[in-house]
Amino acid sequence: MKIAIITGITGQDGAYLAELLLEKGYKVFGTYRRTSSVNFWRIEELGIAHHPNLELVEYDLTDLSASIRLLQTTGATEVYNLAAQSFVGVSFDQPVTTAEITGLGPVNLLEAIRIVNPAVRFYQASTSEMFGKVQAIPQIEDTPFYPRSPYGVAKLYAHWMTINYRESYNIFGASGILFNHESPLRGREFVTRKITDSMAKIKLGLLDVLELGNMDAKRDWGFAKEYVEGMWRMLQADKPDTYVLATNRTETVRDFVTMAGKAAGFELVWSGAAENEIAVDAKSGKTLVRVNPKFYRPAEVELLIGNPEKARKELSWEPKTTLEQLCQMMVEADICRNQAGFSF
Ligand code: NDP
Ligand code: GDR
Repeated sequence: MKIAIITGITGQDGAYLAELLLEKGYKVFGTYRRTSSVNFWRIEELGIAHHPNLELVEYDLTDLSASIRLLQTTGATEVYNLAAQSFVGVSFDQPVTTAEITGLGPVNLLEAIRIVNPAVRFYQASTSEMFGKVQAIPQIEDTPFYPRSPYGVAKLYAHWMTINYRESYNIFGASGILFNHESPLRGREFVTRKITDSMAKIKLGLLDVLELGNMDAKRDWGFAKEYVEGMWRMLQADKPDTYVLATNRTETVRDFVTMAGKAAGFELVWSGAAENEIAVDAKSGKTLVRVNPKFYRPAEVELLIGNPEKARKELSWEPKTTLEQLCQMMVEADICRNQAGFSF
C-alpha cells in the first residue's frame, strides 16, 4: 500500500486530493493545525472523514522537528505540501507570518526529507501569483516571475527551494504552478465562492447587496477536483519537474459575477465606473452588486492566463469542466447549503 502525507487536508485542495488518493488505495496521513474548534467540514462533506485508510495528524508546517517526526513516523513515500497562508489579501496585513508559513514552511519538509528519506517524492503547491505583473501572455513554465504580493514572493521562494533541493540533493521535488482553481469547497473569502455564496443568499432573501473590490482583474479559473489529479500525476512521472496547470481562458471578476447572477436567476446590468460601479437586476430593478474600495489590494495582479501544454503532453492532463459549469455547480451548492442553514 502506498503511503502519502497531505499537509493542509482541511483546505479545498487537501480534501479533494485525499479523496483521490483514498480512491487509488493509498494510506493517507492528512495534517491539520490545532485550533480551538476543528475544521473538518470539507472531508466530512466528501464523506471521507472516517475512512479507515485516512489518519488525521496534528502538525504545523513552521515546525522543523515536527516535520522530521512526521516523515519518521508515517513512513510516507509521497508528500503533497498544500499547507499555506494562502489568502493574497491577508498577506499584505501579515507579511511576516505569510513568509514563515508559505515561504519557509516548505523548507522544513524538504529538510525532513533530506534527513529522513531522500527517496520521498515531494509536491510543492506553487502558484500563478508568482507571475504577478505578467511578462508574457499566456504564461508558461519559463515565463519570468514578478510577484505582486507578500504571498507571491513567499511562494516564489518555496518554488526555487524545491528546484534547489532537486538539483542539489537529487530529491524528487515537483512544483505545480497552478492557476486559480475553485469548487463548492472553496473558502468563502476567495472571490468566486464569495460571489456564488452571496448570489445564493440574495436569491433566498438572506442578503441585499454583494460588495466587491477590483472588478477588472482577470483570472484563469479551473475546477479544483481536476487540478489535484494533476498533482498526483506530477509525482508519478519519471523525473521531477515544474508544470503549469491552467485552462488557457481568462475572464474578469465582473464576468464571473454576471455568470453567477445568471445561475441564480438574475440578469445583471452594469453601470458606473471604478469605485462607483454597480450591477442592477434587470428584472427587479434592485441593485445587487456594488464596489467597495476596502476590498482593493495595495498591489494587484491584473491578468492571469496559463497554457498547460506541457502538462497535457507529458502528464496527459487537461481541464474538462467549463467555467460556466463550474459556476453553476458552485451556485447550486451554495443555494442548497444556505437553505439548510450551513455556514462555512
Ligand atoms: P486553503 O487555504 O483552502 O488551505 C490551506 C491549508 O493550509 C489549510 O488546511 C490550512 O489549515 C493549512 N495551513 C495553513 N497554515 C498552516 C500551518 N502553519 N501549518 C499547517 N497547515 C497550515 O488553500 P487551497 O486548498 O485553495 O490551496 C492549497 C495550496 O495550493 C495552498 O498552498 C495554496 O497557496 C496553493 N494554491 C492554491 C490555488 C488555488 O487556486 N486554490 C492556486 C495555486 C496555488 P487551516 O484549515 O487550519 O487554516
Ligand atoms: P487570488 O484569489 O488573489 O487570485 O488568489 P481571490 O479569489 O482572492 O482574488 C481574485 C481576484 O478577485 C479580486 N477581487 C476580490 N477578491 C476577494 N478575495 N474578495 C473580493 O471582495 C474581491 N473583489 C475583487 C482580487 O483583487 C483578485 O484580483 C488565489 C488563492 O487561492 C491563492 O492561494 C492562489 O495562489 C491563487 O489564487 C492562484
